[in-house]
This record gives sequence, C-alpha cells and structure tokens, in this order.
Amino acid sequence: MLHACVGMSSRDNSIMLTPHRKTCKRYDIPGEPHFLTFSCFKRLPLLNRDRSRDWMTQAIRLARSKAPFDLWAYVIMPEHVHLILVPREDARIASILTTIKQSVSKRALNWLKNNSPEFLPQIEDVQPNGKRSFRFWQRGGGYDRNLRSVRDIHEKIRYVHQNPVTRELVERPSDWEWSSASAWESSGDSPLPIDRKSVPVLTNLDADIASDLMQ
Ligand code: NI
Repeated sequence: MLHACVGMSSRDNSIMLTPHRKTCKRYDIPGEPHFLTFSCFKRLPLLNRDRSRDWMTQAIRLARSKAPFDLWAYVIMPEHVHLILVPREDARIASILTTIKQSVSKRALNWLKNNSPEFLPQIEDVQPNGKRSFRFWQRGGGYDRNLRSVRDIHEKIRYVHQNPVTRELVERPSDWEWSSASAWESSGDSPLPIDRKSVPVLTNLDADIASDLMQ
C-alpha cells in the first residue's frame, strides 16, 4: 500500500504528496499537520466553565499572533483539548503549545487566587524534590502525532468534532460551542476562524473513506 506524506509548501500554500519514506518520521517541520492532545492537571475538569474556555480560545489567538499556524480543527473538552494545526514559516509546535498553556494557566491561577483560593490545594503539585507549584496542565508535552495522509487528516477532524457527542454532552457536533464543528458546518469563524482553505480535499482515491465519513 502506498502511503503518502502530506506537507504544505509554504511558498504557494499547495499540498505536496511525497512517497512514504523513513524521512517522513521527521517530527516538527513547518508545513506538516499535527494532531495535538493535552490534558488538565490530574485530568480535573478545569475547562468546564465558559470562563476558562474563553481563556483557551483567546490563548489560541495569542499563539497565532506570535507564531503563524493554520488551525484546521479543535475541541475544548472539560478536562482536555485536541488541536489539529499546521505550523507555518519557522513556527515550532513546542513554542505554540507553551504560549497557549502558559496564557491559560496564568489567567486561571490569577482567577483562583482572587476568587476561589480554597480550590488551589487541588492543583498543587509536589515534585520529587519537594518543590511545590500550582499546575493547570498535566505535566509533560501531551500527545503529538503527525498526520501523514489526507484520509488521516479527515478522520482526525471528524474524531475531534465527535468528542462531545461521544461523551454525550451534546447530540450533534455543531451543538458544542467549544469546537470548530459549527465553524466547519457554517463556514463561520466563531469562536475562532478555521483555515479550511488549506485543508486538503478528499479525492476519488479516498472515496470509500469519504462515504464512511458521511455516515
Ligand atoms: Ni478527546
């Protein structure tokens, strides 16, 4: 079976399909789509209020203004976040994630200190060396996977949008206000604009998969 690496040419924004080789295993190259997942500390539902979800969407905007990336899909779940994005130019996944996580974390800690200090012990992290700190996010970078085929990209976008339905939080993906599902359905840009134009289209080659996705 022929696999293909999906990359985006930064010059003309076109899709490049190159035969699968070992070199596809590169990790963080601008132009390559990434599927990212990260969780709240101890998987606490720290993102179950509109307030913290707003911080999250604003943090994504902030990260975009610092390092360019195309945003293809996202979902903010009560205790975790999925993002599908494509770094542009010299943007790096690590710095994009740092900006997003730090922004949310700072605002959350500030809010808690001022409004709900009794909650702080729940997010106190004691490291093996005894150092104590408050953590909004689970330690470590989370999960980062390259999406290497058009099929893979569309499957993951669908998976991301289905998250709240699978969890029975809503009936249809677009009913969940905190994902890109309704922006995809309506071509709108609320609460965040999505770069649909750069998402590769499923071709006839993927027709069987496409019909699966429509079901
Ligand atoms: Ni999930």
